[in-house]
Amino acid sequence: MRNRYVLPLCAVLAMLGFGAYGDENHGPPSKYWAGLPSDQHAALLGLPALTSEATRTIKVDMGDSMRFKPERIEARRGETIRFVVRNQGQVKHEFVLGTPVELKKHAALMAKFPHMEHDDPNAVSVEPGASGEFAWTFTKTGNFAFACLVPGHFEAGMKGRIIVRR
Ligand SMILES: [Cu+2]
Repeated sequence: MRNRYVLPLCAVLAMLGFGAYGDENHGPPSKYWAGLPSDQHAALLGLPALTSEATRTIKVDMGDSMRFKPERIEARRGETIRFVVRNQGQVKHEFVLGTPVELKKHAALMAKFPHMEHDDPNAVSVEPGASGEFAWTFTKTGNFAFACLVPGHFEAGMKGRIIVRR
């Protein structure tokens, strides 16, 4: 499900100044995030983790209705969550964690380069009928988001909220 060789394309395009990102520093491993150095972006949301470190598993369903189930997830600061993401649709979907602003920007970039795929530690692309997973430690409180960045899906409403509390 994870397509390791295509991903750097996202970074390369951004570094070349394509899309919405201009000449911002967007190199690996910050290919997903725009506008801030990668460490600062990661710090906005947390840190990648091993699934074996997770203290809770959240199942997320995706479908061609362009909705996630659930659409709202709550976490506690410091919690490591394993996301098991199932695609019940007929087309590919993605689950990408981020901030609302960055997800929106990235969706716009995807509209220009529809064949980019994501293999960042905060994202998983899932083929129809399959499932994927990753773990994430939420180190900051705040309102975050998740979205599907397959072209058109974010715009169709395929997004949700993550609220991280103390
Ligand atoms: Cu989708």
